[in-house]
Amino acid sequence: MKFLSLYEVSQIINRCDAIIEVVEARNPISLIDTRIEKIAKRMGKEIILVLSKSDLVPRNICLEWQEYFRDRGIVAICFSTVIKSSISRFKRFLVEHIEKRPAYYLLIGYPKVGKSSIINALKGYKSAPTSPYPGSPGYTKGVQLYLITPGIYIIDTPGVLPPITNDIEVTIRRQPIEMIENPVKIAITLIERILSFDVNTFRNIYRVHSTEPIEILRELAYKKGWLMKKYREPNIDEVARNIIRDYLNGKIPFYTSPRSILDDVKVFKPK
Ligand SMILES: Nc1nc2c(ncn2[C@@H]2O[C@H](COP(=O)(O)OP(=O)(O)OP(=O)(O)O)[C@@H](O)[C@H]2O)c(=O)[nH]1
Ligand SMILES: [Mg+2]
Repeated sequence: MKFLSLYEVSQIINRCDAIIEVVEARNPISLIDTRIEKIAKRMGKEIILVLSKSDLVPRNICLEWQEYFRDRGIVAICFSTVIKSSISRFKRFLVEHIEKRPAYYLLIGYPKVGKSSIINALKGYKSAPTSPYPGSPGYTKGVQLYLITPGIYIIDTPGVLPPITNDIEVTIRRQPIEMIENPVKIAITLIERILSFDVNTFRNIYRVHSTEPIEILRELAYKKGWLMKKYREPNIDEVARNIIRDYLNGKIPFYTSPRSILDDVKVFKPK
């Protein structure tokens, strides 16, 4: 699977006028790549944050995130490929934000945050290949320049190689889902997070009744009839991969808000 290395990031940042870092509006803090911030700072390039897939969160949540970042001196913009007004607003922003022509914006971000989809939405037709999961057919393999409107170019790039981290949001983007070595462990962490957001999520979307991560996996395996050939045991590995897929493709409702982040800070603050 082709990722963008940090070395390639610093090479390519040279060629642009501003960076568009794409992070999903569902979980922007986890998806901000601080390594890119450092490179950008060193090279004197501005970062514009796009809060992508904003249709997956309530409108007020995306606006709260926008405000959260603006309070910290970062330009942040809510964007969704299915919200027409957000597309035209972003296009206008790109035209007005840089005066020089031609202007080159560099799209950057972790795998599957919706970079190439932004290009297609701005152009109004499918021009850049896209795909739902890391490494699935259609993921971006090379650096490509796209003309958005006269004088405005966007450079699409492959997802930046995610670091090894405890953050589940980043971990599930490091490799194709079929190649995740311990899908059950990863899915359990993911399920716990989703349950703490809304304990009824799995009942609502899969009609399973347990609220224990491992039991959810087992129940779902029986429900789908995914049993191991030998002892008819539930194939929880396969269910775990399926849940990771459904999370990535937006089927499982989940989002963070600036308030939840500030609450976390409060919890961990020493007295
Ligand atoms: N709901 C929703 N899904 C979106 C949106 N934008 C992109 N997606 C979906 O997100 C998935 C990833 O989109 P891509 O554009 O391929 O993401 P990418 O960041 O270019 O991925 P890589 O090139 O592999 O790094 C696809 O299944 C898209 O259909 C959006 O605004 N809303
Ligand atoms: Mg892409």
